[in-house]
Formats: sequence, C-alpha cells, structure tokens
Amino acid sequence: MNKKALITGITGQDGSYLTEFLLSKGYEVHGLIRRASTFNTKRINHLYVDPHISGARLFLHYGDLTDAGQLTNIVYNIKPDEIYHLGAQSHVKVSFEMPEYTGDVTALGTTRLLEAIRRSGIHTKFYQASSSEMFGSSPPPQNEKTQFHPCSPYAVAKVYAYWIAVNYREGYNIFACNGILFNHESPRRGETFVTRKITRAAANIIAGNQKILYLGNLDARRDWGFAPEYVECQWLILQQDEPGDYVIGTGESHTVREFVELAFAYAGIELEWQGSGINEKGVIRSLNNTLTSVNGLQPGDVVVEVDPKYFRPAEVDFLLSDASKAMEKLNWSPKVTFIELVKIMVDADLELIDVQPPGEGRQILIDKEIQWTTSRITVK
Ligand code: NDP
Ligand code: GDR
Repeated sequence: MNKKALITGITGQDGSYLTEFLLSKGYEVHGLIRRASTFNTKRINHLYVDPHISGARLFLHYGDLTDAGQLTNIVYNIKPDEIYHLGAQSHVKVSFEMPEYTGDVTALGTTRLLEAIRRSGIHTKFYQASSSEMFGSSPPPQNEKTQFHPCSPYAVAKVYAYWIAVNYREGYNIFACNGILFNHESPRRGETFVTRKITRAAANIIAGNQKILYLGNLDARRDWGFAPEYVECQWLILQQDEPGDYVIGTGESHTVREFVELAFAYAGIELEWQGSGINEKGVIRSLNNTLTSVNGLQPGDVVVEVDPKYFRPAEVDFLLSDASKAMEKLNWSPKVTFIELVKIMVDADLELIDVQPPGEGRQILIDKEIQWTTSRITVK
C-alpha cells in the first residue's frame, strides 16, 4: 500500500516541491488549500490529475489553519501516515503589520493540527516547519542547542509552534519533529521575499520592464540554500527511528548586498555601490550583455536604491547554520552552493519573461542530479 501524506501549505514554495518529491516516492498526497476567489494552485497545477482518473495520487481539500473542525475532519478521514505542517503566514515583515493574525495561523494553527491528531486518535508522524528566525539575535553559528531569541511576531509564533510540537511529543507520545530550516530559495519562491525580488528585478531591468529595485537592509546576512534539497530533509526527518529536531542549512552566510551583486552580474550588469545608509545606491559600472545595451541601460545609471519602508522594527542581522547533527544523523549535506542558487534563480526569472538566459543554472541542476525537479523548475 502507498503511504499517505497530508501537507498543509501545499500551494507554497516548499509544499509544491515536497508534493513532487513524495509523488516521486510513490506516496498518495493530500493537501489543504484555502478557498480563494481566483485559483491559488499555480505551483502545483502541473502535478494535478483529475481525481476521477484512476491512478490519481494528489487530492486537495478545502480548509484553513484557523478552522479546527475542518482540520480534525480531514485528519480523521484521511488518516495520513505522515503530516507535513508547512502552512503559515510566513512573511516576517508582514507579521509586524498583522501580529495577531500571524499568531493565530502560525502558532495556534499548529496546536489545532496537533489536537486534530490527538482527538482523532490516529497514528501519524508530524513535521513542524520551524525556522532559523527563532534564533533571531542569538549569535552565529546556530544549532539545535542555541537559545531562541525571536525578533518578530512571526518568529515568536514559530517558537510557540516549536514548543507545542515538542510538548505533544513528550505529553502524548506523538512522533512530532521540528525541522529548523534556514532560508531556502528557488524559482518558486514568493515574489516578495528578498532573493526572488532581486532575481526578478535583475531580469526585468535588463529586459527594460523595470527601472529600479528598491530594497531595505542590504547588510542582513542569511544562510541561503536551495529549497528542493530542503524538502528532502523534511521527509528524511520523518523517516528516522526516533522523533527529533534538526537544524538544516548550508553553513555559509552572505549579505543581501552580495546577493544583489551576484544576481546582477550574472544577468550582465556589474554594479558599484555609492553613498551610504538610506542614500546608498547601486550604480551600473559596466555592462557585459548585448541585451542590456538594447534596452538603453548605460554605465552610471542607478538601478538599486534603499527604501526605508522595507526596514523592520527589529532585524535579524546574522544567521549561519551549524547543521552537523543533520549531516551526521540524516546523512545529508547541501549540493547547491550560494552562487549556483543565484544562477538557477536568475535563469528561471529570465525564462519567465521570455529572455534567453545564460543557462548555467539549468546545467547545475543536471550536473548535481537534482533530477526529480529539473523538468519543472519554474511555474508560470
Ligand atoms: P510560503 O509562504 O510559500 O507558503 C505558505 C503556505 O501556507 C501557502 O500554501 C499558504 O496558502 C499556506 N497558508 C497560509 N495561511 C494559511 C491558513 N490560514 N490556512 C491554511 N494554509 C495557509 O512558505 P514556504 O513554502 O517558503 O515555507 C513553508 C513553511 O516553512 C512555512 O511554515 C514557513 O514559515 C516555514 N519556513 C520557511 C523557510 C524558507 O526559507 N522558505 C525557512 C524556515 C521555515 P496560500 O497559497 O493560499 O497563501
Ligand atoms: P526572512 O526572508 O525574513 O529571512 O524570512 P526575507 O527574504 O523576507 O528577508 C531576508 C533579509 O533581507 C532583508 N531585506 C529585504 N527583505 C524583503 N522581504 N524585501 C526587501 O525589500 C528587503 N530588503 C532587505 C530583510 O530585512 C531580511 O534581513 C524567510 C521566510 O521564508 C520565513 O518564513 C523563514 O522562516 C525564514 O526565511 C527562515
């Protein structure tokens, strides 16, 4: 019999890759989706098969993390072997604007789901999508023993969710695990997270569709990895004999500024930085792509500016993982490096707007044998 998985957040970046991964392993996959007035399933449309057709293994169910009754209903009726709880209000900056809602969905949503498991009395494994944001201002490198010091309503909600998962493991013997994942990105990353915002802008600027990229804090440091590799870890964590909590990251940290420089350089624009603070600007030093001259760009043009509206009331300055536990126990290590991640994402964003990309990104996926997702790295 095929294993059954239930995924909350199936329409998100990770949910879509995890669905692909689990289908490739023969799972029957059930996903929770929110009702919206327009389709919100663009990241998984390519995986969907009409459930009337025999052999369909992906099934979607309406529900919401704020609706305990429906969560219990779904958990009880499906009786999944594994639950991947990825659903959340996941944007840190937005959580400062909507702290109460973020707590309701991201913190209490986890309790509702764990209660659904407990009350329906089923045996299932539970994965909680915990976050490096929980470490907040704790100095790097961060591992499973590092103290949490969350710096946003989102991170506070995730700390709650982390502990409620541990509590249900200890209190009710539920196989509940936390994956404490550092930032992971991909061509399917939401457009308002900084990496995707940068790679889309680099593509749009060279295509002549955008003049300036406005960013917030250029000096924040993050440990950025490649999302498809991280969903494999989510699965691996639930395949262990004992439930546990794992930090997942690359062990390399880079600034937002470095990400901008590399993305623009790969797209054909060498940048130099002028000014400081909120007056700092990214200026074209040189162009090395024929496309850029076609679209009227010139050395000296300003293409990056700082807009304080993207600053956060409290910032997480420096995240750097120590994932040695995962490397040892899960036998996992990341294959895609930082510069490779940038190339994969810029290639995909150029392709999306029908501009021929340099193509190194696609080749990297083939060379690194991340085969199960290479056919559909991006979604239109
Ligand atoms: P996304 O923001 O791409 O996806 C979030 C998902 O949650 C979407 O499917 C969204 O549905 C769903 N969702 C939001 N609110 C609700 C709700 N009220 N009820 C049901 N579903 C809801 O996140 P990622 O894929 O990037 O991340 C997956 C999880 O991992 C999140 O919990 C995130 O906080 C966490 N995480 C992410 C990291 C990263 O770097 N990506 C790092 C560490 C943790 P809809 O499509 O309808 O909006
Ligand atoms: P983060 O990701 O907050 O780490 O949370 P994000 O990409 O939003 O920010 C990373 C860093 O970039 C700085 N930054 C900007 N960020 C955004 N979004 N937009 C900007 O214009 C901008 N300019 C600078 C930020 O200040 C920050 O320091 C992500 C989410 O996926 C969480 O759900 C997840 O838990 C963590 O990663 C790990």
